[in-house]
Amino acid sequence: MSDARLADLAQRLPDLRLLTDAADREHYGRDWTRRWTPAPLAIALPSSIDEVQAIVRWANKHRVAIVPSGGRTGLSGGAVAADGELVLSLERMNRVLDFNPIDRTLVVQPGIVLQHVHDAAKSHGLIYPLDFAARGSCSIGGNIATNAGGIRVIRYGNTREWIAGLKVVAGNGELLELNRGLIKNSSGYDFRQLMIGSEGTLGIVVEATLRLTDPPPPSQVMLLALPDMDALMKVFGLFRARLSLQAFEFFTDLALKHVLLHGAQRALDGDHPYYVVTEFDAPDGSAQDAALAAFEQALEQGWVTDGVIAQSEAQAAALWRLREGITESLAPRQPYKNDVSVRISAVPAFLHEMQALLTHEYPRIEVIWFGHIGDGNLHINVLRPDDLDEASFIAQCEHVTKLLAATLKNHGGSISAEHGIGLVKRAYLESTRGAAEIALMRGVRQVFDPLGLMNPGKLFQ
Ligand code: 2HG
Ligand code: ZN
Repeated sequence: MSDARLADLAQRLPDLRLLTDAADREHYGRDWTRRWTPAPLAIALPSSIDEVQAIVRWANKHRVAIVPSGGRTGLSGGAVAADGELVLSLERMNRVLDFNPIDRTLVVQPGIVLQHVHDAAKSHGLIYPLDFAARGSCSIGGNIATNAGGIRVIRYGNTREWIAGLKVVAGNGELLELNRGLIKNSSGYDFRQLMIGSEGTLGIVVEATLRLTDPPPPSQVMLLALPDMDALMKVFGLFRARLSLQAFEFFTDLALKHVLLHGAQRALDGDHPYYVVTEFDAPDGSAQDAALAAFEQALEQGWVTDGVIAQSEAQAAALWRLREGITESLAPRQPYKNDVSVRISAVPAFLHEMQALLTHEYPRIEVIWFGHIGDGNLHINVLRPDDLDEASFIAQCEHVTKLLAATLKNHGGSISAEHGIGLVKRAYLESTRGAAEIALMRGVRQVFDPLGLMNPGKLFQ
């Protein structure tokens, strides 16, 4: 091995799988963001906690930065390795280690794909309720690193609520066992929660104990067409009061256009500016009656103009595809993304300000809105026109993001609701977190990772 540092690593861990080919470095050096050119030193694929610890100790000796890597479906550049780092891929540590029916917990390695967690929970008659469109490729380790949210937060909360324990290799190579699956533990600082959402900057999650729960009752899925933006939160308030919601998602006609071009089937006739997909508990006929009554009321008020309830699982899946297919349908255009949140009560005022801002700042640019509006979380995807070069486009989007960050600050919102700060949003962290808070965050980082080797450049400049 030509690099002396890698030769030392191979000597310390003769069985470690290490990749250095250009194609592998390219593949493992990037996530779903496409802005950076991957340039890692190499990729290590450990198969045990011992190996992860040995890699981190090696990194400390040689001062090599480490980028922890899962499914790399991230949208904020959190898993990008563009500066000679070692990518530490957890994809071989992908097993279920234990299921405890009394605790209702599943112990997993971090590289397990979310879909496989769902399957494992189901095989025990339970569910792991976090869910996102990337379920087939994202890993639990990455979900934990970003405190991922998704389409069921309205019912179940974020990843944070479902982590009963973590094993973490800190920046100095120490193995920490955090919370050990306890429900009650009032014994000081909860480092488990500190790790969740820390984007790999404090250490590497090497094992997670996940809480499982009972499956929800049978549900129904409904698509609603709305005449204007003001109707969104009115319909949400009405449906939330009448039904037990599992999801409440929205998208615009522009988003629909792209999903339909990508092969989805139209579910309602006519053109409508806004759409909602909602899923609600329907254990018996009374829920459907309540949904129809809510729909009638919304129709009378002029808050909806059309709607359909899925009559089969296939139809429910087809309605969901209209919402879940948006990211994939836009991916070839490499959109610039914002992922913002405000309190639910602040959504109407924020939406108005934001719409005015975006209309003013992006006069000839296609801007697509969708997201988890029932959680106060909005995704904005901006598409580069063919006649605008990439650098000018990004510069324009960064300028608008600065203005958006100021608007968010006024509304007490967040510049990253669920995708993380990574490289993409680090310039705007101050709009969401106070200066004193950021200073403490840096201090915490220093304690867990004294040499600054854990995913450097992410979260902080
Ligand atoms: C979603 O809600 C994901 O579909 C992706 O968070 C959002 O592509 C996006 O901007
Ligand atoms: Zn989302």
